[in-house]
Amino acid sequence: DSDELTEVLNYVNGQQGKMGVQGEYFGKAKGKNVVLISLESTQNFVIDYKVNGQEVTPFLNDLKEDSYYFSNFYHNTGQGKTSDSEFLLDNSMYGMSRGAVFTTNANNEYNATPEIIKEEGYTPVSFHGNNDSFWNRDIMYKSLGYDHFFSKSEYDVNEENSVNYGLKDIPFFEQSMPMIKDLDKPYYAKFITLTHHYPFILNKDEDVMIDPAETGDGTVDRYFQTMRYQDEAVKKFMEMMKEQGEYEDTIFIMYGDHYGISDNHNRAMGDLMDKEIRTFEEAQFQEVPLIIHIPGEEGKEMKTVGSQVDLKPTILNLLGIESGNDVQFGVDLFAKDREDIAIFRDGTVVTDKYVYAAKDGTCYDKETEEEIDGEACAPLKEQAEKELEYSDKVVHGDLLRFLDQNQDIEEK
Ligand code: GP9
Ligand code: MN
Repeated sequence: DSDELTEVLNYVNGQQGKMGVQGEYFGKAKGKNVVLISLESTQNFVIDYKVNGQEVTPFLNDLKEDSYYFSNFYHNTGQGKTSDSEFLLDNSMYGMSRGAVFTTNANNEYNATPEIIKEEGYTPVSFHGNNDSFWNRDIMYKSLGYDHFFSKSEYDVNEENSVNYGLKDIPFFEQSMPMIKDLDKPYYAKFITLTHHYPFILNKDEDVMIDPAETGDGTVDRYFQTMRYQDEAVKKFMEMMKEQGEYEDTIFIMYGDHYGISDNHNRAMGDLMDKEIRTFEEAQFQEVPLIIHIPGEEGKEMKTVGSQVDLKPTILNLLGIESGNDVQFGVDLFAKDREDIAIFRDGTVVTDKYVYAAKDGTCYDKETEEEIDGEACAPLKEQAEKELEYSDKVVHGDLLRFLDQNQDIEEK
């Protein structure tokens, strides 16, 4: 009931700096279009990484030099994979501990970014080359406030131009261009790539731009090839945006949706990285790249520890939109004194000092990477449990139904 919401609001307000904290970039991208690119299975270790002497993501490597590149950024997804990352992005709340919130709670009341920025005159849309009902997107997007979902049926998809789950990334971006041009501005447009998806298959010679790795684990070896293909697709997309005059007035936010290589492949990953994969390394593999590209702005590496739950406040603040009476578990990544923290869906916590691995309860010193006494991580473990519990409460109880009635809470 609304008392439960009050409790949650008190928690998010009470957390030092959670609600309404504005980074120094508040309003920096006011009125600009927002292009989000959800990069399928893209883990941060591929950035500046080479296989057989060749860069895996040459385009992203360059782009990050002219962007805010967050090098300590993590995903918080669970079994809902891509859909969980979409949920985190638009709501600054966590997905479910089991299953996918997109399928189990699609009819809840939300206060998602698309809905919020529509009020400010934005056109919120999503683009993806798979069926609209996958992950229940067709239903959930309505609850989140998307105006339109450009899905498989609106693209020309055939055997030639598709692989695995659907349309390949290069034709996906190419065919999306006229659709973008037709949008009312400013737009909030999310593009969800697809080709770099397990089991990482390319079906044409022209799509293969790099040799596979040679660990003998096919999944890991092919991972770099589809990664390289996706990088090329994003490069082409950015070129087209420039050619078509859409670039200058747009900010670009690209992030990995979740891991692509699970812990079933630790042997091969250990060989590649030349180290033993403990739960410390497993946690570090949950790093995904976040690149915020604002045309005309100089590049900067941002070392703050953050995660997908922080994207909503970061984006709204860049656009200069007050989030007001909202339940957000994340904090603007540009805020000066933000807490350096990422809480994973399984209760693992990474800060600037520690890594608490929920899987085996081990506490590590982030800097030395050594196992340390669990006492150092105990408060973090507790904080994560509490935060996840509050987020779950909101979703399970559909508590945002009561949000307006609690208008006075945020004033305190
Ligand atoms: C499916 C695509 C991939 O449409 O988003 O989903 P995933 O398996 O990564 O959640
Ligand atoms: Mn995915």
